[in-house]
This record gives sequence, structure tokens and C-alpha cells, in this order.
Amino acid sequence: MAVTCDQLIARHAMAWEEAIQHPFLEGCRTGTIAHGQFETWLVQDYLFVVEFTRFAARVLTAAPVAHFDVLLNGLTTLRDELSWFRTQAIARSLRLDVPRQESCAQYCRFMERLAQAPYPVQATAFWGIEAVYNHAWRCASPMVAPYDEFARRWGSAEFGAYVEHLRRQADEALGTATSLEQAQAEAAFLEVLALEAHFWQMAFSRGNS
Ligand code: HMH
Repeated sequence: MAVTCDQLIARHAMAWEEAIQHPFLEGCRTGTIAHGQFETWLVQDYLFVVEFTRFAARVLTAAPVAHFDVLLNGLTTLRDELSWFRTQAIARSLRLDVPRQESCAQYCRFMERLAQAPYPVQATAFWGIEAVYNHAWRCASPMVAPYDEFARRWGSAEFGAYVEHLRRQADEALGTATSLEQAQAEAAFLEVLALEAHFWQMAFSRGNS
């Protein structure tokens, strides 16, 4: 029997929790997050999403045509997300043409490396990256203003439905994957979880990690 996305979460419950629960999110929920912490996250996440969009385009290249609709919708969502980030940055007078912090750069390099991986590995990582964000923001919802807008973007039922579509596609790809590919998908999922925890910590410590 092939591994499934739900099994990956169950097998790595502790790493999953560490990726979706962080004092950064708790600070957004209660309003105690410092502006510098939030702004570090905002700018670095924009830089992340730029590379994530390139990753999404590469996943589409590797995908079977039956998976195009979901991935094309994902790319459209990313187009809106990038422009929304720019609006958020302008409202806060933040520059987006800044260097990546190490945690962000590491995450971007990981996504670049995934280009060499077989489709089941890419599909699992792509689902994992969106799933973990959906759960992270949802678990810390509702948030106080102005963070509620951010919590709604990734924690909404609509985003949850998109993640479900990605899960089904990843499960389908894993269903016919070799055992080596399944092991690679599991390793990629674990790397996503570790990178997510570091990303929150980077913002929380204001870009010093
Ligand atoms: C760090 N992980 C990170 N940022 C995001 N925007 C997502 C996942 C979801 O797109």
C-alpha cells in the first residue's frame, strides 16, 4: 500500500505541530506581536512566495494533464497573492527589494532542488507547503486586526478546499509511485516541516536566523 498525505501527517505529528504552532502566530492572534517581527515576516514571505510561484510553475510542467486545473487555479491565486503582498508592503512603507534572510534562502534553495525530483515528490511537497500554512493560520484564528486579514487568506474554508484538492492529487501520484519515490516524498515533507518552523522563528527573532 502506498503512503498517503494523511499518513505522513500522522507519522510525523510532532514535527507537524512544531510547523503549525509558533509564538509568532500566537502573537498575531492576541495582537502582542511587535511591528518589526510582523514586518520581517511580511517581507520575507513575499520573497518566499515569488520563489514558490516559480516552484508551482515547475510542478505544472511535471504534472499529468488531469492535474492542470487545480494547479492553474493555484497559479492564479498566487498572482493575486503577490499583488496583495505588494499592497500590504506599500501600506506599511516596506521595501520588498531586500536580501533574503537565511531561513528564507534555505527554503527557496529546497524548492529549486525539487525541480529534479519525480512528480509524486513535487506534488507531495507542494501540498505540504500549502497544507501547513492552512493549518497554521487556522489554528491561531480568529486573530485581532490587522492580522485577521492574514489569517483569513490562508485559514479560510476556501483555501482549505484548495489544499484538499492538492492532497487528492498528491495521494493519486503517490498511489503509483515507486517505494523510492515514496521515501523521497516523505523526506521532502519532513524538510518542509523543518523549514516552516525555522521561517516562523526567523520572523519572531526579527530576521536574525
Ligand atoms: C513560509 N510557507 C510559507 N509561506 C507561505 N506563503 C506558504 C507556506 C503558503 O503559500
